Amino acid sequence: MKEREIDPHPRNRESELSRFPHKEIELKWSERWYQDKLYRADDFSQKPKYYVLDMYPYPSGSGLHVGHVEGYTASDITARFKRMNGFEVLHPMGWDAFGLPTENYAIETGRNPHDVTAENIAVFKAQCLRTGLSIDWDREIDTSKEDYYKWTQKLFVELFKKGLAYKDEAPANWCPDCVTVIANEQVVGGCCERCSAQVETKRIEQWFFKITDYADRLIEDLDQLDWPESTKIGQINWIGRSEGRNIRFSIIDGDLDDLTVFTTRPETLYGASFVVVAPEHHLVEKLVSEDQRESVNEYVSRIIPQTQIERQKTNREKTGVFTGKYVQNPLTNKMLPIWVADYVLMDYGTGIIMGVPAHDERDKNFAEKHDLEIIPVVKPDEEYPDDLGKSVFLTGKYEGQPVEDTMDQLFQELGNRSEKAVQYKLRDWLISRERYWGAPIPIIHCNQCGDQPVPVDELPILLPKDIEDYRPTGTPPLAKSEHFIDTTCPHCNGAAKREAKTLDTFVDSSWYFLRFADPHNSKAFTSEELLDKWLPVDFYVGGTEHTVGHLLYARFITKALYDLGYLKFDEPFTSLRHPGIVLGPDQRKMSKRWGNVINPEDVSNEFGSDTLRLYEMFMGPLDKSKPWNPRSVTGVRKFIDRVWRLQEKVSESTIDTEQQLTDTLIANITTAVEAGKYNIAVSEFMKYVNKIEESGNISRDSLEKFLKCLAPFAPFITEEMWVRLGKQYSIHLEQWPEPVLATNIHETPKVIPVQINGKARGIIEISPDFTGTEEELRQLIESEDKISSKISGKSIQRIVYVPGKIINIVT
Ligand code: ANZ
Ligand code: ZN
Repeated sequence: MKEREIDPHPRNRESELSRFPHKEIELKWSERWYQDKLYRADDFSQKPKYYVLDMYPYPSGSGLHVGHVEGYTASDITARFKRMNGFEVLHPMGWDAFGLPTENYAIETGRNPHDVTAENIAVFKAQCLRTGLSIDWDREIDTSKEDYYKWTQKLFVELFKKGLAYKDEAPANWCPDCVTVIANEQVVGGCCERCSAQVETKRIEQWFFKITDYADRLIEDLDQLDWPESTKIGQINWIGRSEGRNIRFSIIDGDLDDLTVFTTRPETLYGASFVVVAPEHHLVEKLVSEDQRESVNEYVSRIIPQTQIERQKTNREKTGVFTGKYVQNPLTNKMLPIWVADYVLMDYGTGIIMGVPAHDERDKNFAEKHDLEIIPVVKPDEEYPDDLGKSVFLTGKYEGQPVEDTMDQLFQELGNRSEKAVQYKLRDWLISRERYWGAPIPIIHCNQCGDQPVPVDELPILLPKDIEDYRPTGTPPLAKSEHFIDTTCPHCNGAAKREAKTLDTFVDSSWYFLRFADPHNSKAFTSEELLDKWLPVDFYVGGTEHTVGHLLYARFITKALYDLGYLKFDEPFTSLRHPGIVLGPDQRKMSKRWGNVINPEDVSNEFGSDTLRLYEMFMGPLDKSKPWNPRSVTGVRKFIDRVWRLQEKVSESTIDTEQQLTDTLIANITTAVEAGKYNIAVSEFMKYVNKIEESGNISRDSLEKFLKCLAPFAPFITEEMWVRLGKQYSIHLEQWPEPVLATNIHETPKVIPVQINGKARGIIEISPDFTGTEEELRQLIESEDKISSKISGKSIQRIVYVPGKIINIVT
């Protein structure tokens, strides 16, 4: 480092020192760090690993927005903090480059998605560098590149061979504007999440991943994750597991098969006064009596084109039509009319329900409209409970008996007419798209041999670049390319055709976190050693909008790969945090329409990226949505200048009160970062500088420690001041400071993962200075319900505690 030249004119000198010259300094360090590969993660390091990941962005035309910067800063602070605390940190970045957003942007601008993607990535990358993110750029990945999608295609082939990928013709969500099918998870309030067009239903052949096979595990394993509770609940509700019973009703007159209904309230069977079949049900045609055929046909053909979403609206009028036939209630032997009505959905349960109008709101509306009998199951003066309790007494058949005691009796009486049944709301994941910009599905259709997977050594199936018109028309653009489509069958060598559909982007992002461990591997998607080294992700940051999409898909793929023997862990993201939405200064969602969009690049230009980072952390708790406040940005910039001027206040002596102040700062920042309370950390820095300014000077030692604490938050100014203090480049490779007096550090409990026989089973809070015996540890573990339930009945051989890191229970 060259000696600084000191301007001889005091006035100029004052102005130079009074304001942090962010432009030159930030540019200088971002280039230097990049060239030096300062944040490279060493695969061979002996240090404990820590994997910090952001949900990687799709490289849109408009560059980073302040919402990106919010999450990226939070994860970057954590990455830098862990690095300074002795961890080998993997903090990579990549581009979710295939898919609708990029392709739609290319279409809008009349360009080719290949070119557009490359340009957009360059913009994003420059902005990430500018923001001071401590990324290992040697691991950058681009999902639209063949060395990436080769492995996406291999993933498909592996799942296909395991029976977890299949083709089916079924009604699907069709976006008329994107001109493709989309997954259930991509329909928000009846509209396409991308373009907001009203989604239609279309019957069309598609490819699915069988995520429903994993429904129970996807619910159960949430227990072991350090995720926001609301996200776990979101996934549980989306999976929608219901326990109930199937009950069989026989049809009166005629030799038709029995009708089976799914119910979660079998004890209301006594009150069933009609049965309803979904309009699409294949039995409808057979059920109808001749005199009712015309009206049933009219009704069914009117309803079927309507979407599920329309039909499920609660305020919708309960329309329906009588079939002319009856079933027998197996409990009361009463004749119940069979109706067809659109409030019963084909793809839930058995597609047939028993109507219990006294106790179900939908059935009640229907019965009132169509004048059907209403039979209460409890005495009229009693309310039927949501949860069964002994206090409710039945009428009719089981007169006077409490509901709960009656269940077994009821099931016994029904014999083989009833059986336990479990239903899920979750549907299989629709992965194929009638679009160009994605990985071609590696399947070959042969008239003789059916669908054959492309042999793995022939992957990748390249996405052809010379397609004349890649715009969506409803049939896949690749189908128009003869030299792409025509091929030979890998099984019989006869003429065959390639699948022309492509994989949705969410397939690319369902495994990308694995590729970062070993991004240049050409033999495997990731080597076994590097998987062991880096995975799973320790800290994952990204938006709540991915709760039932990406986050569920990634968990499913991880479990499928675990079952296939590729992975030794079956959950991808150990802890997860969501950044809240950054609103415009007018408290509205930022949008071009409102003219309230803040561009982070403008903020970096005017105030500097340190200010941008600090401000976005200062705004409030990470997970809350909060409005942008331009005045507060200026305030943070002033704070940066005050930090800059601490250089003028350095004295060589140390006073005790200052040392205590610095110790407290270290302790508070440590606690705040570990708890993800970045906003609290920023205000601690501000308090500290206030106190120092009051006293008039700061010791070198304290300033160095202060800079180290601030370094993860404001990497540029701290690096510059560090070097100006004559210290060795780089502050970002320094050790986190230790308090000297260590008196006022409050010990907050640490969250420690608990394994049972090597498998993650939950978490427990332990004081960081815990030095208890194994017996005390056992008591602690047994007091944690979720874990104790998993070891009850087993005899514990040993409990191994690696202080501060992990507990392993051996049974
Ligand atoms: C009788 C009954 C009485 C019901 C009562 C509810 C309350 P969840 O909890 O969401 O699983 N159902 C079953 N299949 C259906 C379908 N294909 N379309 C529309 N509704 C359907 O809901 C299960 C309940 O939803 C079932 O229990 C059935 O109505 C209805 F007091 O049976 B119930
Ligand atoms: Zn063949």
